[in-house]
Amino acid sequence: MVNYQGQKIVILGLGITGISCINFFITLGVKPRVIDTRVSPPNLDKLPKNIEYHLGNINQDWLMDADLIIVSPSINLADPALRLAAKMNIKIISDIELLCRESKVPIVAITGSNGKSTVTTLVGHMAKSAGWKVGVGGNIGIPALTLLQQEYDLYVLELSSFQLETTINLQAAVATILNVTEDHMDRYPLGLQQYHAVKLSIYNNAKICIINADDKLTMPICKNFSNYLSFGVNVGNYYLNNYRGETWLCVNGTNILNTYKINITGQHNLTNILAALALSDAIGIPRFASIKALTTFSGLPHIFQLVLENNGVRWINDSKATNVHSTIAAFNNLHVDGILHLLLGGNGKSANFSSLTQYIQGDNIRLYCFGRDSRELAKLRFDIAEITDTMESAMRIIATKVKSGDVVLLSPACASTDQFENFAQRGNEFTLLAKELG
Ligand code: UMA
Ligand code: ADP
Repeated sequence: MVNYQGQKIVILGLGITGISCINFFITLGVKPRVIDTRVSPPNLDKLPKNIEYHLGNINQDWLMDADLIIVSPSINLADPALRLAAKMNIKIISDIELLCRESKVPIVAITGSNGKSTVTTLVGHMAKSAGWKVGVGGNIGIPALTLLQQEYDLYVLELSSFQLETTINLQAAVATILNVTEDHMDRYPLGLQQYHAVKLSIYNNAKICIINADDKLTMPICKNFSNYLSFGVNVGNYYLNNYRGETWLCVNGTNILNTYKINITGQHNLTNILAALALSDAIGIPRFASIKALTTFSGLPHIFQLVLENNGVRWINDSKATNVHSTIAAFNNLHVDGILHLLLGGNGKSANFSSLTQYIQGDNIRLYCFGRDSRELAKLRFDIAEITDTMESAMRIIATKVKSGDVVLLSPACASTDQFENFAQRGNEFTLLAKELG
């Protein structure tokens, strides 16, 4: 435990991370100052009385006067005010760092470009099914510091690259990078290598690393690193085995579970499951409990979720597909008899969308591009693209065209932040409109 008494603490960002940090310090009897660059941020009503706050921009004087700055994940460390603070040797850390300093509970740490929430949830289910008291949190939407409010045997933390940037003392009992593909390029101007370097930091001081044998970028760079397990489609310790025409989860040559007993679909989800099994084995969750959890898990909302099937038309909400590779996973998991009506759009985070091109060939696909990057997305295939301002307008057009056998898929390859609060709000709107229009 660190003694923060007498320290001048500044918290940047008044989202759910900021609120959890404020509550953490207040419980310790320390009053932080709070800054949010929005003029009217949403959580002002949750701010305890007597807390000084500054809105509209970064108060440079407060930063310069601080002993410790806690940044919310979406605050960019490249901001000149933060650069100056770093130059003055003022510590800048995340809420995850606060948790790591405070608690000795073993941590399963999970990052990657895609699959984090699925794998984090699965490992949480596995631990619960073994009767462990498990706290699941982090980027999954539960601020990590809120886990301190209860006693736990294990933390399972989903960590974004933003959170890893400002976490120094993570000593995971087991850590994984599920995969690395381009994402958040607006935050990493030096490109994939900059993003990759941040992801790799999850392995610092980890006792065991779980790597993706099919993805070199998930491998630790330290040459003598030996304490690792791997998963992959056909390679590694945990892999998929075709046995008498059926696919099994296989661990070091032993078939563990026939995949027909698993309720989530797609090869990417089978590799997610292999990763979850490797993590749970590494942390010592009894195998029978993990297997039971695998057969009862039916996926998360907003991930390739069939929200309506009516008149032979399927409406699928994959709002959580916020980058190009997650949309490719949806294509690989899809069978369409009629026309695929694909909703793409939002904040592309400076992504290169061109790898989607090969998946949108042929006559049985139409694109509906909305939001901030609609024009960029429509360039993928102008001949079949319609541009609208909003997802709602696009869906109203689609509703006049769909026929039996068609699929309407929201798998937008973009973040929702230009027009929605988050991916869940976008997914909920899609679902409501599907039910109204379909
Ligand atoms: N803010 C500023 N200045 C800035 C940027 C933001 O003041 O330059 C303020 C905003 O005005 C707002 C607050 O900071 O009031 C919001 O902070 P935040 O955007 O960091 O969000 P939180 O509400 O604290 O939620 C964050 C994560 N959000 C992001 O990383 C964008 C949540 O992940 C996470 O669940 C939560 O902490 C708890 O750990 C969401 C996410 O989209 C789901 N993550 C990205 C992703 O998965 O791709 C990384
Ligand atoms: P994250 O938390 O990393 O965003 P999720 O499990 O929430 O990951 O899934 C987000 C999106 O990525 C969904 O559209 C899902 O279908 C897709 N996805 C999940 N796992 C993978 C994977 N291993 N590879 C590619 N896409 C994936």
